[in-house]
Amino acid sequence: MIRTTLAFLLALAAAPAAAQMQVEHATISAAGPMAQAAAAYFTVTNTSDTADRLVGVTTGLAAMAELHRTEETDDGLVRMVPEPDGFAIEPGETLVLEQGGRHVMLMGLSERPEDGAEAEITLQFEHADPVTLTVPVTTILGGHSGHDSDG
Ligand SMILES: [Cu+2]
Repeated sequence: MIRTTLAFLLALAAAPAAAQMQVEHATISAAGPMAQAAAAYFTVTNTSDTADRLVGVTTGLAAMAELHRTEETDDGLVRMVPEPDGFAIEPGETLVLEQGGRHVMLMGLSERPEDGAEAEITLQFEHADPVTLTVPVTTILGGHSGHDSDG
């Protein structure tokens, strides 16, 4: 009996207090090793019963990280639009960041993107605890671009 109670208490103590965001398929993609910017993609599932938002990302890889969406204009041009308020994630829903869609723009890279490298990023939410994960870096020539005129 005592043992059972102890195990139960240990299980309680080990349970994360607010691990309510499940992050998967994370990757950082740069358009070649000379790229001035890179993009981070991942999926976030809100496993809580509270509506939440992804409001920011920080990483040592970049001086600045912005949340962007990609949209096509009427004349067929593709442009990226900053989303300073972040992306809503309803309870039980999965937010998808992917090439050609929503993404995190990493600007002011502190090092050259190197295929096979890894970078640590931290996702910040309006309500849930931040989630830090290590993400593989890939360099794709002709991949994500559009901020080349930044500098
Ligand atoms: Cu962008």
